Amino acid sequence: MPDTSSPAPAPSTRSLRLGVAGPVGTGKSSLIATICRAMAGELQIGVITNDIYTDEDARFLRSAGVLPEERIRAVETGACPHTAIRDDVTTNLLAVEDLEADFAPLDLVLVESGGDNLTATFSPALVDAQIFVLDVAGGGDVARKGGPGIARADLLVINKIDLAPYVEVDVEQMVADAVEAREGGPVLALSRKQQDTVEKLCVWVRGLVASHRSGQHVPQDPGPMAPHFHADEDGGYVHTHGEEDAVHHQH
Ligand SMILES: Nc1nc2c(ncn2[C@@H]2O[C@H](COP(=O)(O)OP(=O)(O)O)[C@@H](O)[C@H]2O)c(=O)[nH]1
Ligand SMILES: [Mg+2]
Repeated sequence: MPDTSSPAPAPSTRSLRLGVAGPVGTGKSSLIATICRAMAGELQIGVITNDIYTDEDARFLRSAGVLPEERIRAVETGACPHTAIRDDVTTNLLAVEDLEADFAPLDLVLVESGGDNLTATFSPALVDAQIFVLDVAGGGDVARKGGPGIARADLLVINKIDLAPYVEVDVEQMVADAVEAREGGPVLALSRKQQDTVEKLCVWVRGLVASHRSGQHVPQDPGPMAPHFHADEDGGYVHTHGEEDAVHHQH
């Protein structure tokens, strides 16, 4: 298993593994499709999706026709989608490594989380960098709510800015709040319908691929997820993803 926990002293020959997290519906699959559509001419790309019970996201991406179908693979995560990207990343890591071996050499593997709330973060054992996606339809104040993904992902995307006038969100204010929550970390206002914003996303991805390749990029851990609630037949349980003590379930 590759050691991604320490700085890479030498140029890297394996792909950049880039996680895409964020609440359901904020546009993670669409963002991945946008990156593939815009960059498949210059980068060899593969995609891993994480769904709880289905391969819905993989099927959406295959039908978008942005990559050869066999380069898009689904991991079905079972009850807690976060565990598979944070605490026990084995299934995802094997899926990434298989994809890299089958289509070598890949430049970029995008991993979509099956996140359902604001707290999901990827382990640095699975990805080299991560994007956290919010959208304007979630409300202008959501960026101020913080959390490890919003505060410390490598890039925060505020998506669907074409919808801002309809949901009465001030995009500039939302970006300013996000920059403050991130203590100056990068924030990108995006709409797949606005080519200038798509180009900015490509510039960011291109820069990251280059710094990963040269060995300069050092994976950062945004930190563990906050405790969160899962509904189930017993009326739900609180679920935490701690650093040392792994997983607790309280019924
Ligand atoms: N207006 C607009 N809609 C978008 C944009 N990006 C995604 N969507 C829509 O948002 C919905 C959820 O997108 P999806 O990528 O499936 O979100 P995911 O659940 O985070 O993967 C879909 O109906 C998309 O068509 C955007 O830039 N602008
Ligand atoms: Mg999706």
